[in-house]
Amino acid sequence: MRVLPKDVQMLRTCGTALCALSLIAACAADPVVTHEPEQQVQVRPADGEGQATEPRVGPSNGQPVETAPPNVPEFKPAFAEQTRAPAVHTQTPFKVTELAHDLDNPWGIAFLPGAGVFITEKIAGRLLLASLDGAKPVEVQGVPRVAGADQGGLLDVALSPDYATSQLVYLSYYEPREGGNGLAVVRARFVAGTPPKLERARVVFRMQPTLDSTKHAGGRLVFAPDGALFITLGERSILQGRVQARDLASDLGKIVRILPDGTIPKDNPFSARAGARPEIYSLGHRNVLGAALDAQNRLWVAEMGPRGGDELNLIQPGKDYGWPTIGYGEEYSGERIHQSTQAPGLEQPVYYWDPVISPGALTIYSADLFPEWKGNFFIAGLSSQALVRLVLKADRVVGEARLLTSRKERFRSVVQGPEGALYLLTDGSNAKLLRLTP
Ligand SMILES: [Ca+2]
Repeated sequence: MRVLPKDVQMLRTCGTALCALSLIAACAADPVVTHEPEQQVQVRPADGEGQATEPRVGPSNGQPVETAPPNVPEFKPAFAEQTRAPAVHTQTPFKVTELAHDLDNPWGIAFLPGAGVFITEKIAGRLLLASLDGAKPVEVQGVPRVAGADQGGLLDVALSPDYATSQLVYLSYYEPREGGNGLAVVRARFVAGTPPKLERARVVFRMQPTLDSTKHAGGRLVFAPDGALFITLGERSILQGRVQARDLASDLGKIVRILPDGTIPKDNPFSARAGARPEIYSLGHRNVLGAALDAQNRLWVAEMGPRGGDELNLIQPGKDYGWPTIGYGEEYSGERIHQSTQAPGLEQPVYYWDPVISPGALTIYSADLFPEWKGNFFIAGLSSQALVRLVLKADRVVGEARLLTSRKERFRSVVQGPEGALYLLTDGSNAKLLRLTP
């Protein structure tokens, strides 16, 4: 990473939001381009991740990309391809362009048709409208008040599939409530102008029950081609929430499926079951931050696990993904969580990481700009400080790569842009918007 000296000075001396926005604009007008060689380096998790074993990258072809010892060696994979896939290397040279920096804990990205991109700022609860051609990003008015702290705040942003005619935008966020908070999804109409704003905001989903936690609320939004909206929901980290992850009377630890107006599809798997919340689509999740549809419109998720237990799952309606009953990890204290990695009726992950990568967003590449990457899975790695690339064949992971490790940055988000480039957000209080192109 290179930061221009004048920008460093500006960062030190100038703290106002206005100045930060002009800085972003200045940076976007003169993007910093670096050519990224694939390097094999030691990757260090950020402070406080509590990993006993740090992820380590440095394989030769045919050997696993991960060379560090597992944190839970007594847990063995259920099948050969379930962890430590052989390393693959990207043959296509690519460059990294820094389009903006000084973003404050960004989380979600959504591209508008034509030009422009929405970026959420988690803690501050701001929705920014940024341009990719150097124009100054502006704050969109009309965003609901959020409980912004730690992992919570304003999270994902998604455009309605009929955005071209409806201008409807969906936001997920930690909603402040009596007795704590909970994830909510609001939809509103975007009105371009000075300033741009959201109007006619209406909450279409509220995760229940309310708990007091700043962690593990999920928050990823994925629209299916049939118009239904998937929302990923975490179990809040605290024990009171964790024990609800497989409970059909609770939204915690679930993926739910709703219609764009907030009503529940009649063909949801538990819609006719007494005592079950009808919005539930799948259960037994810890904290799903990455979700994407593949070419067959199947839902895949990258799930933040405990120490040694991050997972990639293929989601099917009504299935139970096992948290906290089964899994491959352990508590960050080193204590045991699971008696076993398998149980009848509980789904196995397609892949797991021990040590963990700490997955943020997941995107499945479908564009032509990088033919080599077509169909590959890309995961924004937080503690692993890598863009994780997975090659799948017949729903098994047959190759893994860790990209951008030399930058030593936590990656929060990755998304495919309209022209087929990959766009990334780094994490934290001085975060960047990056673009990967051939
Ligand atoms: Ca699981």
